[in-house]
Amino acid sequence: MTNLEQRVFVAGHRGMVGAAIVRELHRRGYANVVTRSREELDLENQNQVHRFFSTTPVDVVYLAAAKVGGILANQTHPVDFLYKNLMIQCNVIRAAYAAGVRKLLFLGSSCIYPREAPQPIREDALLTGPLESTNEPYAIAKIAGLKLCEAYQRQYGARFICAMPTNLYGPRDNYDLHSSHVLPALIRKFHEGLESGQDSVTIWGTGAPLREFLYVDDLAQACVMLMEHPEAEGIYNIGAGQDISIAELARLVARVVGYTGNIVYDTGKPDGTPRKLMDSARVRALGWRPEISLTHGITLAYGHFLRERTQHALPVA
Ligand code: GFB
Repeated sequence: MTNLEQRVFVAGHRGMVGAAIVRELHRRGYANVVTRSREELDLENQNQVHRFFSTTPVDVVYLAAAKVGGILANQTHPVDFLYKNLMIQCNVIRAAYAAGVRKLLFLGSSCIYPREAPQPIREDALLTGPLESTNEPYAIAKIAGLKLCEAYQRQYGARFICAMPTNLYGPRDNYDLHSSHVLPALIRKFHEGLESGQDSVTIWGTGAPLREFLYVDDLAQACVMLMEHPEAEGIYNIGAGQDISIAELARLVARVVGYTGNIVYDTGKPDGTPRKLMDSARVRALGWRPEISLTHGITLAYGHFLRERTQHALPVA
């Protein structure tokens, strides 16, 4: 069977990452991409997940379903970030293996690494120090998921591999100001500041933390490449290779949106980890490179924001 003939299940296809993986699979000519909405299949429900895998032929799984959110959402809903992610990943990984799936990609996050990890962060920094407290529950869940994949590889020889993306953005991002990540929040804040003629826009923290941003379509290319690569195994960091301070990012987003007012910092809000630039040499050695620059990506994301806003009438913050 060729790659393109494989029956591929993308868990979480309505999310930003899952949707980008589905787009990339279709772009490459995959004909059998299987998806299920939350209403059709509750991934937190073990019985439903086992029934799905035992009745639906699947060769390959992309596990992009997860409870995700920005720094404040992580801080305010630790139960959801820990419990939901543990349930989803345990159910899918175990049921997939039991049904004969031998190739799976598990999506994690750069926050699995220790807060004080040497920069740029290599995969072998995992579990070498304490985690950043603002997202510890989420990170613990993701570490458990990647250890489960490693265990399936070790105990049963399954090709269950892991991709650890840096901070992502792009189409279908979450623009809710309480639960979103920084980049979609800045797009929305500056757009609304421009629309309503505000002379200042407030952003969180000191502006000093450094973050690395990757457009989600670049991540999707890396994911499909890894799954097609005969020698890919273990954990792969997937990042753009450079980082930027939140203050600089805010100026860049303001410029793309056309907002010229002041930027005010609310230092009562958390900064989170000071820096988390990833070393993506492992995935680059297999031939992957990001194609979309940050400025271009923000311009694309702003276009998607405007379209999604018109289509879905985003609620006013
Ligand atoms: O993207 P973000 O929410 O999460 O915040 P993390 C990144 C930085 O941007 C923090 C600042 O220093 C925030 O204080 N920031 C400034 C803002 N203005 C805003 C704003 O309006 N909204 C938001 N959300 N941030 C997440 C983890 O950490 O990274 C997740 O919590 C996940 O678990 C994700 O790992 C990739 O980058 O700090």
